Amino acid sequence: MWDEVLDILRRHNRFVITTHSNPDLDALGCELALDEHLRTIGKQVCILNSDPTARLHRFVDPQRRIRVYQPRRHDRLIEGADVLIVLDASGGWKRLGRIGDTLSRMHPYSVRIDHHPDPQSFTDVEVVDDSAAATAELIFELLRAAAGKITEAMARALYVAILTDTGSFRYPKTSPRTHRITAELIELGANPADLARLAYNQYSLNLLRLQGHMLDLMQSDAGGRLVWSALDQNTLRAYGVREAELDNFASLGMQVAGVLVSVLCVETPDGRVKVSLRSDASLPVNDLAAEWGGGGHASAAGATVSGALHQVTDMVLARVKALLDSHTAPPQHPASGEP
Ligand SMILES: [Mn+2]
Repeated sequence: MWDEVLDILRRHNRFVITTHSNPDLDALGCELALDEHLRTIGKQVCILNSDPTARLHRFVDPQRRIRVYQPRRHDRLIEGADVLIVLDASGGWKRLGRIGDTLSRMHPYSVRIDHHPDPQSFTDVEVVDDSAAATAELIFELLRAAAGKITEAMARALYVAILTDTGSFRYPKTSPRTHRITAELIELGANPADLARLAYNQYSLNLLRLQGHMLDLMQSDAGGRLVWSALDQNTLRAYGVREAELDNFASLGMQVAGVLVSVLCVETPDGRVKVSLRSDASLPVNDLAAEWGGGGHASAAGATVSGALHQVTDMVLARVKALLDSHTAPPQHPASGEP
């Protein structure tokens, strides 16, 4: 599976690595581990992302290897690169944010490594395995195939990528392969307690308070199979929290017994609506997200939709309820005890 990619890494010298907009810890961990590997074997590497690393994710990049893409500063560098490597991104160049516009024009020779189920290919060489719980599993296997050294820093980056992309080993794609890889990463120096603390226990009190506010607003619908909430910019501003910090909010609704889909709609600063969908994997929500120009996994997907918050929320709820009705029968007795 890795022969072609290894050959490309061997034959070329200058690499640019990038990933999807608003990169999560899987995206960042993969970039950093591959960056270190390539530098170790004597290559020139630059990691360029459209968006800055979220404050809560910066611990994974202590050497500040990741650069925020700026056209004036970096377009020459991209032109001079032999190979562009796209990690953890599906759905075409637009998924990469601003750098995607440039890349779709320049068409550099490109390799993509990803675990999203999107069938659309947009790079020259693609290794896509949607059975992997995280792209970090694939990067680990690439590094093993390369017989490269996996340092403690690389092991930490890959471990935290898998930890977060599997929702702490709870999401459906968590597999024996996932646990075998993480077992090796622990042996290589990744400390689970330390990394879980860094990944999860760094929130501001205001963020937790906003979470409480969102839970207070959360509504149950479709006989208890759906929960949803909507947050506007005024609320976010009142709590001093940015939309990008709400990463785990959508999945909280899945903790309610009987819930099959959890929806969170958040107004963005530019007046659109970021829609986050979570489901138990029996009900794929990524097709819905794709209809709205987004994407993701069967059980975790999202899209940014134009329109007013309440309009988009109504539209999303109607579509989700239709999906629920087409996939599952409503319960005989609606859940009791609801307000
Ligand atoms: Mn991922």
